[in-house]
Amino acid sequence: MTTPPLDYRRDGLREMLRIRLFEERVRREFGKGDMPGFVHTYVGAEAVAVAICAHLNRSDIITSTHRGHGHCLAKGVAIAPMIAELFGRESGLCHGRGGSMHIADFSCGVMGANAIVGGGIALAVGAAQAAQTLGDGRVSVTFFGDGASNEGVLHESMNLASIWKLPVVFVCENNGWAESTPATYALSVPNVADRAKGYSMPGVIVDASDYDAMYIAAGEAISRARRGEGPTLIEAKIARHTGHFVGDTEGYRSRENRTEARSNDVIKRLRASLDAEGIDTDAFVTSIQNAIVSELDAAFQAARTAPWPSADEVENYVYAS
Ligand SMILES: Cc1ncc(C[n+]2csc(CCOP(=O)(O)OP(=O)(O)O)c2C)c(N)n1
Repeated sequence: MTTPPLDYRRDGLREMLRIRLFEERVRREFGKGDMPGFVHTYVGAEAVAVAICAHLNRSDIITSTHRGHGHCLAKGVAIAPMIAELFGRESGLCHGRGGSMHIADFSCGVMGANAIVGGGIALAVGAAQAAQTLGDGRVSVTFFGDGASNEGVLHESMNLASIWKLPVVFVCENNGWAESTPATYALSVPNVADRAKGYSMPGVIVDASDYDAMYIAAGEAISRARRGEGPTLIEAKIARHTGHFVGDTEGYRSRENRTEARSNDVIKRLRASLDAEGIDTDAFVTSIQNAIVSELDAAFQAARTAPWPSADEVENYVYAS
C-alpha cells in the first residue's frame, strides 16, 4: 500500500474540516428552533465522502442519504444555497422544497440526498448504466448506511451492477447503528463487505478514521469502475460520534460507547500524522477555520432573511403534486 502524496492529505484535511465546521454550526443553529425538519450530521464520517470525491470529476454522479451534507460539500455543492435549503427558502438549491434530507445539485453530479433509506442505491446503478451506454467515462458512487445494506434494493442493485459490469461503487458507511438498532443485531454477516462475495465483486473493509487507507481504497475502486471492470463494495467502518439526529438523547447507548467512538477522530489523526512529518498544521487549520466561519456567518444571515416560497407556487419543483 503506497501513501498518497502530501498534497492530497492537506486537501483531505481542508475538506474534512469544512464539513466538520459546517456540521457543528448547523447543529448549533438547529438548536435555535427556526430550521424546519430533522437534521442528521456527518461528524466523524468525513473521510469517506472526502476520499471518495477526491477521485471523482465534477460530472461523475453520487447519490446520498438522509445524512448527506458531507457528501454534497465534498462533491462541490456551494454552502450558501445549501444553508438556504436547510431553512426552506426559495433561494435554496431545491427552492426550499427539500430541506436537509433532499439536497440535490445536478450541476456537480449530486443526484440527491434521500430520506428513503436505500433510496439512492438504484439511482446510482441507473446512472452507471447510462454512463456505460453513452460511453462517456463517468462513474457513479452510492453512499448508504449499514441499515440500508439490509434493504432488498441493495442486493438487486449489486447483482445487476455485477452482471453488467457497471461503473458504480457501493460505499457502505457502517457506523454501527441504524437509528437505535445495533448493526451487530441486524446484520446476518459480521461485515457488510462479506456480502460482496455473493455478487462476484471485491468487498473491501476500510477503517474510516485512517484517511490514507480511505483514500487508497477509494482510488482503487473508482479506477476499477473507470477501467470497465465493474463494481466494488467498500465498507467504511465509522464510529458514530453523535446521536442519530440532532436532538437524539441516545438513551439506548452507553456513555462509554459514545466516548470511545469520539476517541479516534480522523481529523485529529490526520493532523497528528502531518505534524509528525514536520508540517505545522496550526496555521493551515486556522486559515481554513477563519475562511469557513466567515462563509457560514454570511450564509446563515442570508438564509434567515431570504424569502419563503410563495404559497401559490408551493407545488412547483416537486415530482408529484
Ligand atoms: C425505507 C425507510 N425505512 C425506514 C426509515 C426510517 N429511518 C430513517 S434513518 C434510519 C436508519 C438508517 O440507518 P443507516 O442506513 O445505518 O444510516 P445511518 O443513519 O446510521 O447513517 C431509518 C430506519 C426510512 N427513512 N426509510
